[in-house]
Amino acid sequence: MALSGLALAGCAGPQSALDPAGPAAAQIAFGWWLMAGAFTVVWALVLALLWRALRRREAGQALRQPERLVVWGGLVLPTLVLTALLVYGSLTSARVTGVGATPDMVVEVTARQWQWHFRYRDADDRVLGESVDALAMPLGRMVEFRITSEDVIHSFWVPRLGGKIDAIPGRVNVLRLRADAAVPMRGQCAEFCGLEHARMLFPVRVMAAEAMPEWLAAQPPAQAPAGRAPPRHRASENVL
Ligand SMILES: [Cu+2]
Repeated sequence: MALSGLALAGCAGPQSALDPAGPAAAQIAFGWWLMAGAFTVVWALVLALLWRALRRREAGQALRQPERLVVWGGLVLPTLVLTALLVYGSLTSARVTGVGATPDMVVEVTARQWQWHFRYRDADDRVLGESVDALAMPLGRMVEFRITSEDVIHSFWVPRLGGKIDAIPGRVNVLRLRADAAVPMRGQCAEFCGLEHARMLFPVRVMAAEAMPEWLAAQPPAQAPAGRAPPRHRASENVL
């Protein structure tokens, strides 16, 4: 009990997908718990059948109609469980990626070895400011992230807000996320991209939309990593 309590304590925190702070992450966390619950039931069922089979063997009883067990336990049950998961995943994917949502703000995300560069635009495409290795988001507003890379493949991931999406050179991937709580959060590159990969993380500050200009004005000028040119942003876009 104490051990499971300790293990569950790891589910909270600034970088936990099981401690959601937005609708996309909430959907993912719900799916996780749904699968954990469903597969715990399946696991208990398998153990019960095993126990029954061992009892029968001890008693010298042969299994009556073993084919029936194979058909129901080996074909029907997995087909039903996997079909239910497929339907659930298909129905919720729009909520997870934000397809169809109307963004209030755009953030162009450029990943590079080893830095995250963010450029903020309002709904009219005017540049509001830039930040490096720190992300700000307006509370309760939908933000469209246009994500690309300048060198190798990285992956943009803020576990408390939603799923991960690759930052790929020559391509712009789009993810729309909303933060519904101003709580401590951290993003992390989720694709191994070289020696400094583990340090490619960034705090996420969620604040009132009115506080964004002041925060952006206080950011230091964007500096490229040593020996690198400033970030280039691409105009082309491939929406999910
Ligand atoms: Cu990385």
